[in-house]
Amino acid sequence: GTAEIGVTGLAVMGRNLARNFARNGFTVAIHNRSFAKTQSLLDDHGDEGTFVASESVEDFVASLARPRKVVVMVKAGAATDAVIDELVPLLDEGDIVVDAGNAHFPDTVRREAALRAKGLHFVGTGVSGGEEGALLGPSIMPGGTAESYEWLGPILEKISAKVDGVPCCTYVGPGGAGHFVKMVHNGIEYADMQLIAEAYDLLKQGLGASAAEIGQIFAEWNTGDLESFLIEITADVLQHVDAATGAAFVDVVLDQAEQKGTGRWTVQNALDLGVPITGIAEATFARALSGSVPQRTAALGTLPAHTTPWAVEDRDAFVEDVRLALYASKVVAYSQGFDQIAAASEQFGWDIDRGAMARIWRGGCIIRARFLNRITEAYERNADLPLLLADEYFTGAVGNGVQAWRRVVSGAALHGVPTPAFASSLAYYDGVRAERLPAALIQAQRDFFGAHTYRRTDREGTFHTTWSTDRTEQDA
Ligand code: NBP
Repeated sequence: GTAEIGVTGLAVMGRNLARNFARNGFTVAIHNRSFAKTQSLLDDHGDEGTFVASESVEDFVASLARPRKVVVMVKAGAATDAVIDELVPLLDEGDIVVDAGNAHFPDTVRREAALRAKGLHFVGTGVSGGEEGALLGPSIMPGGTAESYEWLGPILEKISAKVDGVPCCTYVGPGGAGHFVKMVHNGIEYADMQLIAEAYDLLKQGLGASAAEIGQIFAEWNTGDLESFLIEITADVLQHVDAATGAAFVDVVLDQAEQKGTGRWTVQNALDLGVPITGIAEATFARALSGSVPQRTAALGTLPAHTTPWAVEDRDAFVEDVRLALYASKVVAYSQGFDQIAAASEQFGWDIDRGAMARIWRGGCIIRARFLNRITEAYERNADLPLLLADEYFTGAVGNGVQAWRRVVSGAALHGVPTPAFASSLAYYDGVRAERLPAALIQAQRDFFGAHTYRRTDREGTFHTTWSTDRTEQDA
């Protein structure tokens, strides 16, 4: 065969990815379970490059140059396993199977081990940027063997987004590292969206501002440190008018947020690793609360608020406070996400370069933002940085906004505006910087009821107090 890369699974994502390869000059083998999608791609876009279409998997595999590089872009889960099972007997040692769907990383770990045992490379790769990114340049996060990246890297980097000429694609690490990093990316996306939503609510309730007015504030924010895709689309959405009613579009949308599950995966994994990702967790639970209809119905008009209406006097000062609080909370959410990547990298032996992850998220993906440059720089200063927040740049940037952050969170509490992500991020900030935490009391309680032992501040060792008898301290 002659095709340099193949794509099987030609629904929206696979179709656009195949077109992206072709538009970048690669000869692309294309295949889909049902031929209609393959035919439609040829009919609509066959002139964009060189496509080699096959009806059968056998012909598809035969059309590929060796080592064969097959991108699988089908529904995550059982469909991905079915396609892999069909491909494997047709492949030869050294061939590369790339799963570009949204697999859960433990599935990728399992598939990679199974294919490695057969002498094949399996590359689980995160692809972010949705339909448009797939076509015009996504952020690409490939895992698997370093050897497979020697073959794939140049092709994937060519079709990825570019920022300042630098590709938004790099080798992430072995096994499930690529899909893991994509999962955390999505978790951070949840936190970022929730923080923006809380900022919008604060401006709405504090100022009584209209959606369009708040949209203009976001547009203004997008010219500074907060510049990002999510802030940009927020400004756009808030200024959009519903055609049917003439009302602000956001005011006619039902306030129940849905989710496909990557936020949940991120939080579940953080619980397994014991990493506090409070921003992502609050964001995931805030979506769940919004969808808790029976609870919301039971509470509405029933639970007393004991608040007074919020009438902010200095509008400009309040807007600036919310902006600073948003930035600080956002830094906390990212700092926590990068802690989670570090913990998994350590646990699974993936050796992930966190600065490189921030670099490939600067373009193509949903969380693309100006401030990711700052994260890359922080990890360049110190690759083993234990806490992103403690990097000199972020200490300064967040430190500048701490008083504003406190005013916003306390104001929200006083006036009954729910800001779970703002408030928990501030609590995290105060917790992580505390000289002494009440965890000492927890340890004492644990020793009291369960003889779980404790350590002391003044000498080495592990101790237990005989609480129920004479309360002497013993070496444990
Ligand atoms: P879908 O997730 O809707 O999957 C449809 C594709 O899967 C079709 O090509 C379908 O073939 C194929 N397929 C199924 Br379903 N079962 C199959 C089986 N047993 N054997 C072979 N093929 C099978 O497509 P999508 O929306 O393009 O998404 C593709 C992947 O990309 C998913 O994993 C998704 O989660 C991920 N995704 C990522 C982003 C992003 O921003 N990164 C966005 C959207 C989706 P058929 O045509 O014959 O039915």
